Amino acid sequence: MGPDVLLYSTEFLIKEPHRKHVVTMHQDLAYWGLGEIDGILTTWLALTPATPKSGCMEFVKGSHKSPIIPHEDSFDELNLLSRGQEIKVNVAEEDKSSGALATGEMSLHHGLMIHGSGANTSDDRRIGVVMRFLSPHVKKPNNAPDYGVAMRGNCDMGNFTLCHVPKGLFHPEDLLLYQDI
Ligand SMILES: O=C(O)CCC(=O)C(=O)O
Repeated sequence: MGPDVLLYSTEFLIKEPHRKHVVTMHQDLAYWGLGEIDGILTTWLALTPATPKSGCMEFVKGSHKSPIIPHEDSFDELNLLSRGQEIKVNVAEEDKSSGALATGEMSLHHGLMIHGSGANTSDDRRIGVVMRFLSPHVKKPNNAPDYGVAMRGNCDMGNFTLCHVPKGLFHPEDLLLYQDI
């Protein structure tokens, strides 16, 4: 990614025990309007054990070398993705590699990597903190406004509006900025 790094987004991805929620197989970059770039990386930090039983991620080995593959949106309420997006290609079980993580371990994946996760059939919550890091050298193809938090190096290239770090827990100014974004 180079020496300059922006934090593009952070979220908790939680699966409650014994629920049917899944994440269908997808590529992150199919939805972000950034094109087929290398300058983005997702880190997924396990706060509880992420195992095949609790619905850890599964990856298709080598798929980060594919272009963006067509997806479709199901808006299924049992899908943790906002639009229920899924690649329009069937992924054979034998092509999936488990991304099981112990608490405190982290995986990294490329924005074109095909990945997803199954239901949590364990007795515990599966909690991941997802942080997406982006090179500030990336230019949005349509120049649409976009945001990030400067993490390292020089992030002020004019490609992204730099946001301040949160002022507090649910601070009104942060919530306004969040709404704006
Ligand atoms: O938490 C999951 O199971 C899936 C996460 C995911 O798709 C992502 O971080 O890009």
